Amino acid sequence: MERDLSVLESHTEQWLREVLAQARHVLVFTGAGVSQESGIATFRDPSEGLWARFHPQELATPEAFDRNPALVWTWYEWRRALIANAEPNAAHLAIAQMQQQLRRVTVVTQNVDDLHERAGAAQVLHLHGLLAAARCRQCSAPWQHHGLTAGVEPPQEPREPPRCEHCGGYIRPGVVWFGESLPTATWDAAAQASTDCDLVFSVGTSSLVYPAAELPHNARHNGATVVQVNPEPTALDDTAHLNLRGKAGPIMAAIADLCSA
Ligand code: BJW
Ligand code: ZN
Repeated sequence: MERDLSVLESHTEQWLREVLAQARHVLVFTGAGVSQESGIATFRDPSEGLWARFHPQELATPEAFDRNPALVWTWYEWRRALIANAEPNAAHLAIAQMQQQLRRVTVVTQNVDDLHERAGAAQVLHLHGLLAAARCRQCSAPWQHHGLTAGVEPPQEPREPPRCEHCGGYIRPGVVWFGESLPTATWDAAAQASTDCDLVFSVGTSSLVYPAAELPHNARHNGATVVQVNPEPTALDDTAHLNLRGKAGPIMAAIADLCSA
């Protein structure tokens, strides 16, 4: 098949071919930017409608939920609807393809959507949880969603969260908010991959949120080559060996094609 590698300059392409050929264990670390081309807004983008008055990061705290459970729950239900209606894009597909083609690829994402899995990626490590894995705020009992309660238009009216059938507590989304610990086993596996890998792709993340943002730094400290894919400069620029400025879809597709060429 004819490959379109024109998004990479020829010396960059050659360099990437070499590091990919030598790589024993590749870590692909993704953030909200990897789902942007699926129509999912990145975390720090301005939003619309009901949310214009709120900063997303101010909704992503346990305190925000306790202060206004209906507002936070409705925001996440709206995001769950947007994700359900979205499709994996070229970047998700390319990352899944790399997992098929290279010896060992660990996918670590900060995203709470399931678009990597729907593209075919296996054993994705979700550092910040999964939107769909709701549980009780009080007793942590898991809770099963039955369909969607919101559409893709921003809802105008906040709706109270459901109640837990065991203790009556509010149900909360299955995500990791600021100030909460990351899921221990998932974090341990991601940290282990960052010390073991020899090549990292950091794709579509502002690299601002810790401890997730430590991973590429840790990998570099342990001798890995670090490649960043992002249209904008980020906090990782000075650590990365290569900064590919552009959207994840075309760049990751070109990189996946280098693996099969
Ligand atoms: C494209 C593109 C395209 C656009 N292609 N690219 C050390 C120092 C300072 C503070 C801390 C520290 N350690 C811990 C903290 C506190 C805090 C933190 O990091 N704060 C910083 C903001 C300063 N961290 C925590 O609280 C963490 N917990 C913790 O540390 O536990 C221990 C503890 C316990 C008790 C007390 C204190 C500590 C938990 C962090 C949880 C983060 N949760 C969220 C919400 C998840 C649920 C949800 O989705 O709503 O996770 S916040 C939000 O940010 C979300 C994201 O996963 C995360 C990262 O964002 P991401 O993915 O980078 O998105 P953006 O929008 O920032 O960037 C998108 C990028 O894409 C941009 O660069 C664009 O240019 C690019 N882009 N289009 C490629 N097409
Ligand atoms: Zn409960």
